[in-house]
Amino acid sequence: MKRNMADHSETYALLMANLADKGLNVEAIKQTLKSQHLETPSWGYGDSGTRFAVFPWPGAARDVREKLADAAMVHRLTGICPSVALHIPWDKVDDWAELRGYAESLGMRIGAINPNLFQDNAYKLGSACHPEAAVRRRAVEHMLECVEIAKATGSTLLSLWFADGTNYAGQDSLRERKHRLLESLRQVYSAMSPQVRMLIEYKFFEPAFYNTDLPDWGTAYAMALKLGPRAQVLVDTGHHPQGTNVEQIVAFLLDEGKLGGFHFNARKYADDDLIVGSVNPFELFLIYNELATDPEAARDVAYMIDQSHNIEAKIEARVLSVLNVQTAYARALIVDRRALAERQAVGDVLGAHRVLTDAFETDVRPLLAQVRVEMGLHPDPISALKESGYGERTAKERGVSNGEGGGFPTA
Ligand code: RM4
Ligand code: MN
Ligand code: MN
Repeated sequence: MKRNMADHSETYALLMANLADKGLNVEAIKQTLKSQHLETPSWGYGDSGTRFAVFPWPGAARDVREKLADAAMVHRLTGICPSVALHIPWDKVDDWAELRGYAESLGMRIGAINPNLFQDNAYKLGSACHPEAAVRRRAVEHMLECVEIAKATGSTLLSLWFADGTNYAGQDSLRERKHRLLESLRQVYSAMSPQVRMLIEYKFFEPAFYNTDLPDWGTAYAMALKLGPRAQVLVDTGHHPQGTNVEQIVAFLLDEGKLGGFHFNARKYADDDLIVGSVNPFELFLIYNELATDPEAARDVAYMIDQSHNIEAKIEARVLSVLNVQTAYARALIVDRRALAERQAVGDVLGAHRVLTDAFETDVRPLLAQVRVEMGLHPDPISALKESGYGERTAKERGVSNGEGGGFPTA
């Protein structure tokens, strides 16, 4: 007989017994996993790619309504993805109330609003840090437009990423650019509704190659501190130099109340936007391990996927991303924290380390399958996707587009 996730009861019973032996409250862990929330990005459903090529995908979403419909499918399969991040102007519509209503009719809501400050010709030398006041004004106006869109759609997050930087030493004044950035951000911050948070994303290089104006978490943190309590840092897992201890950044920001949210993805070399957890599952686990140590501090952290798939099937890639994040979280939740504290207190270096690796090496798939069944879902969302025929249906209905619906440059 072929064994699959649909037949997980024996392995689940074994896992339950092991976890109970450790003194873990499995019911509470399941409850936490059921309330996990992961936002998916509209730009992951349209045609996307790299600066070298965009390969049109049969059935790729052509507009924001189709993107929302695809996101709703991912939510139906996984049960933990009820919101969608928008990119403006890629997802711009005339009637935001209508779009909000459409999202709600699908059981979805609008998540983070992401202004686009990198595709206008005017932004060649930057946006918020541009040497000319008129261009900075244009960038600020666009961010203010996004503040209004957040209001109209019920979104509580303004998520900012700047392509600003320079390519050659001496091209511009680094300190002046810092001043301009802060001044631009101040104007936006003061216009935000009280329920909205500003998430400041950093990235160490690209598209600028000599300096980036927001290159690291420390710069984003300094800006957030100056702006006020509703400005926080966004950690995009693909935006660090090789070897960076990302979980330490997470621990620090969480402890300071300045961890606003995540853009999850993976990369082997640079910002490649691969499926989260596909090359670095241990790092992802360690990030969740930090979050799981203080659920109260992590309560308002916004968990978002930021990936644009190049050669892989869009919806399947999205679902697999969600499963990888769930796996990391489940493993973090089964860390024996009492044993860990004991080992740490007596300086048992490898004993403490093995408490963590023991959780990481545990197969949590039966636990997640059980959680899904209790949520009324198929225990294996990828099989459910394949059985649903959604891919074939959308490919037939939508066809192969010219690759423009996603916002990526295609010319
Ligand atoms: C950046 C960054 C932003 C995303 C853009 C398109 O590398 O990750 O979050 O909006 O790409
Ligand atoms: Mn990002
Ligand atoms: Mn990125």
